[in-house]
Amino acid sequence: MALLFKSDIDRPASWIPALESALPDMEVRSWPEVGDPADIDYALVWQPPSGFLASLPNLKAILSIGAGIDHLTRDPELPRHLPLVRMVEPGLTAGMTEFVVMQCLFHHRRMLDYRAQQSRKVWQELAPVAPWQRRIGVMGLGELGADAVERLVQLRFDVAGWSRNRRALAGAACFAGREELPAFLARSDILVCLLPLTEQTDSILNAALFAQLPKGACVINVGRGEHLIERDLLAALEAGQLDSATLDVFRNEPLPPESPLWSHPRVIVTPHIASMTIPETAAEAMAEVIRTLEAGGTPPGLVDLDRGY
Ligand code: NDP
Ligand code: OXD
Repeated sequence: MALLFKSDIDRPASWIPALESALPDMEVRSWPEVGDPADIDYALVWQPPSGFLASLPNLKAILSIGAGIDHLTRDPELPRHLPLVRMVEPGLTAGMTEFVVMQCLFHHRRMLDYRAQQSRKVWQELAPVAPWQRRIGVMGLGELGADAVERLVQLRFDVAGWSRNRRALAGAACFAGREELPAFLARSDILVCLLPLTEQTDSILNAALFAQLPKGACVINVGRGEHLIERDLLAALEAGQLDSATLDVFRNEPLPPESPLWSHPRVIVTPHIASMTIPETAAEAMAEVIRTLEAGGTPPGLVDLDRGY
């Protein structure tokens, strides 16, 4: 059996030894050394060009290096009959929770205001808010959202989550479906987006949604750039409806130099690094996925393409 690794941003020097160690019976090939395309059983990929996966005639399954699969579903030639498995691995989950908690704490403790004071050499205490007085809302309660909620609850924030189907998460209020979205938004001083990109969630962070948040709310988008209408965010910041934002993902990546987001005093910009797949833990997870598929089972992270995630 052979597995092909293809990514323009993930380093084969870290990945190939990790995959070889986790899959001792598998031949691991690194693009562009594909050899005979007919040999490839599994493809582990990030943003492959359109038609690339369709050019592997004996592929058994597609494995995504990232948790999101929109980089695959935009390929009109995606072999949709094959199992598609998104990345579920402890390193990626831990990294996302770390980033979400860091950004929630950053905004909760008004670090943008203190940075602004520092630039003016102002020594001034700002009124503190206890964590249980700060309401955090997490959109998306999957692998990543649920873990972030757990840590935020441990930090004693007043946490709620929103998902398609109702979840039960210890210490957090759980809202479900479009009909409960207004109530969820009305109690989100800090809103975290950890949704997958689907037809239903595209452009969900828009003016109408911002208007339903408490005045002066903060938005943290770590889902996908397409979730956010950037001009609506800028207008809401200008109007004071939003206080601040952290944006890790953008419609156009890299964020173009002319984007006003780069220099906005109330916006933190990071280059899609909220979390990154860790080769060692991911290789173990993918080995387990392959073993499960070979045994005819259902692996964690198996995508339902009709649902879109
Ligand atoms: P999961 O598939 O495990 O979870 C998705 C969650 O979103 C589920 O709770 C699901 O609800 C909910 N959801 C989906 N559609 C809707 C909808 N229409 N309305 C309400 N809730 C909805 O995904 P992960 O947690 O693993 O990853 C989430 C996303 O995070 C990825 O798709 C990717 O876009 C992003 N990401 C970003 C990274 C970065 O570095 N910025 C890194 C990794 C991921 P339900 O529980 O009912 O199914
Ligand atoms: C992603 C990832 O889906 O990096 O963005 O996993």
